[in-house]
Amino acid sequence: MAHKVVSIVLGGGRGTRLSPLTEQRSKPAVPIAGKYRLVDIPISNCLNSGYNKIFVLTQFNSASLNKHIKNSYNFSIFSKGFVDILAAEQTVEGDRWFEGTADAVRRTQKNLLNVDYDYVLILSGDQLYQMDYSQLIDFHVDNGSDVTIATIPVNAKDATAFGILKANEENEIVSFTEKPDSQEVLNWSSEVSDDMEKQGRRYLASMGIYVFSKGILKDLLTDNPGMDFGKEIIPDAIETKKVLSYQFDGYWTDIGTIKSFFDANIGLTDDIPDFNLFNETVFTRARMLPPSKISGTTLNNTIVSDGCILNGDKLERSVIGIRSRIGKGTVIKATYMMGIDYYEPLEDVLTLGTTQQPPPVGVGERCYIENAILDKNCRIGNDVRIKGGLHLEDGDYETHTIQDGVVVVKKNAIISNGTRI
Ligand code: ADQ
Ligand code: ADP
Repeated sequence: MAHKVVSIVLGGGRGTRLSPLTEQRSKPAVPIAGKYRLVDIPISNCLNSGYNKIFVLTQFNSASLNKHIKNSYNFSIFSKGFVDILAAEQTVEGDRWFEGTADAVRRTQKNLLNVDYDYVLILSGDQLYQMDYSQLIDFHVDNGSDVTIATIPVNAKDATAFGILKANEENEIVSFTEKPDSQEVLNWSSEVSDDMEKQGRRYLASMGIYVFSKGILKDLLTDNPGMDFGKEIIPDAIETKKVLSYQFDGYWTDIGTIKSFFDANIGLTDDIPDFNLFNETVFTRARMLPPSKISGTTLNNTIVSDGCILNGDKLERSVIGIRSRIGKGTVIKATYMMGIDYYEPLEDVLTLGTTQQPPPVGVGERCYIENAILDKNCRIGNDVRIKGGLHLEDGDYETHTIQDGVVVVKKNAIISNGTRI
């Protein structure tokens, strides 16, 4: 039986961990995999699971996010489905930011009043995975749970970034600690399958994916003033309610930092990627772009989106976003180029960069780019060399940042001919 579910996607706090990608846009609108936005991942999982009542909570509303949601998720008038953005700045109580995940849900709860649901599914906006949530909901209902947390075994190093828990044989969570330090974590191992044991994945992590039965969420958020699910609400629920662990065994990764976001995108170019775009549909905006045109380029393990004009020499282990333009002789390796929002008139492409003007949008001729993220609409001139790697120190500059060896060229940045990073 299909259960009545409303989904809430936590679209992002201040987004500092993904800066500078979040400098000019809200986190759910960050482009991923060449043609999607971060928010398409949880929304697609919802739609593929049969749940079409979706709220996206975000700190600030941006034109690009609104446009994306409006153009991507149109339900027929006969459907009760919706994807609505609820932004912190727009609430009548004031323009206070959401002060945490629980605060965000608490302050937007009134929007649930007009929705017919029995269960609330709370999702993170910065994770890459495919999951059939209907199995999670069935598990929750069949076991008479109050709160169910999706969990996954992780290794000791990763465990410090997550909520770690222990469950009994009935899958009931008996203890929980939010982001234990590297010493403390050692006390938190669980019994896991042989396969997980071999990978050193002995710690059961909360995936930040929660199911609450209707009244339970309201009670918890009323009785406990806590601002965060991980820090306050979940530990409280474990004391007072029936909280179960639903163990997930598919691929799942958190993409909340530049390095993990970079690795997740480049990982898509593997022969058999962990996250497979060719499996379930990931929904996004349907664009009427021309097919890509490629000339003189050797392509290896590279994803090329629609509408590109590529004349480079070699592209390797890279994701090339929509409308990208790459000039002759250019080599790009292990790079996520997000793409371009518009086409420049042909005469501009041919004349820009030749005088004092900025180079045309895209990547110019004879460049070498490796270990980088090129945000949208950047103008990279000719003979530019960008080589990320751990030899570079972290830093924040006018046109780019460096974090964990990944060079991020900022949106609309102009990198003039011959620059070396
Ligand atoms: P974190 O991911 O560190 O841990 P948090 O920063 O609270 O927790 O973010 C959870 C999600 O909510 C993210 O998508 C984030 O962008 C979003 N978010 C954060 N603050 C928000 C706000 N004020 N308004 C709207 N959205 C907001 C959590 C749990 C851990 C669990 C990991 C799994 O606390 O227990 O292990 O998720 O990734
Ligand atoms: P080059 O051909 O010298 O390498 P560019 O890589 O800068 O020059 O791109 C020129 C090519 O890009 C042209 O051959 C043209 O096909 C294509 N192009 C660029 N901009 C446009 C545009 N606005 N409309 C159509 N085609 C364009």
